[in-house]
Amino acid sequence: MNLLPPIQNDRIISRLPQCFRREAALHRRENFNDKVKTACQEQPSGRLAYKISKVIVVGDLAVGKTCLINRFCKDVFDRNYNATLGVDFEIENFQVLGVPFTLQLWDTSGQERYKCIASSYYRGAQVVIVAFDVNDIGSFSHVRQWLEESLEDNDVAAIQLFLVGTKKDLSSPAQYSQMERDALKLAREIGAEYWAVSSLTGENVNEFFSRVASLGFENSILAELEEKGSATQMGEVPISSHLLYIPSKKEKKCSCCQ
Ligand SMILES: Nc1nc2c(ncn2[C@@H]2O[C@H](COP(=O)(O)OP(=O)(O)O)[C@@H](O)[C@H]2O)c(=O)[nH]1
Ligand SMILES: [Mg+2]
Repeated sequence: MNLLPPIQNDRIISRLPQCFRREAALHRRENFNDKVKTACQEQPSGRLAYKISKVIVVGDLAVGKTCLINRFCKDVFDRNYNATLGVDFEIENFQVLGVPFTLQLWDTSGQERYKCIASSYYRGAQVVIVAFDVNDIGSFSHVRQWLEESLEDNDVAAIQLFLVGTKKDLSSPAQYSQMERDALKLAREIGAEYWAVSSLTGENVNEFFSRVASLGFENSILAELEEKGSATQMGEVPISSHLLYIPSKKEKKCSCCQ
């Protein structure tokens, strides 16, 4: 019996989606790691390794973080979008190499205005997306600050980093390519994979998140294989015992953001 919610066709991934720019990619392999492919094929029927990755999206106010999440999760673009109070993350279900995988996408709900995002927002993240507006050099210059802050509470070595330039539709090709040179350089320096997207047109949004899901999945399976020391002993969780970590809303507040 399958108790998982139905997975949309475009969330079913059987080949590794390609990077945006080979100069700044987390890796350049054509497909998933062989060990990961083998481990997924060897899943006994009826029991599934259930994986969830926490993804946090940081960056200056108004760079388009909420619009990016909404374009991907709801396929909408609303110029007047205001984050719904109390809803701070979205859940997106994928199936990667036949195995269910969930991204928990955290939005900041305007807390970035005060530059004091609660540490529980950052804590336990597997993926950090630092967003900047490709038309706003100020937001680009704050990337390192956001990165430092978000890595403080996390295991830096285990985190996958993405640097995302937003609002590509507002940039002329000449302006964009000039900015991209700097962005690629910064991405390489901080060890991030670079993407440029437009939530208004939808350009690269699905491609980007498919890549995030695929690399996040691959990383979590590899970590588990390493922990167990064997490609045939992946943690198997009976499908009926899924428990998602849903932090309480209280946990996410800090005194200055209330
Ligand atoms: N032209 C354009 N505007 C965008 C895009 N993404 C966001 N915006 C606009 O930028 C503003 C801030 O977006 P929002 O997602 O709320 O930013 P956040 O504060 O980082 O969450 C809004 O007025 C959006 O309509 C985009 O891809 N293209
Ligand atoms: Mg927002």
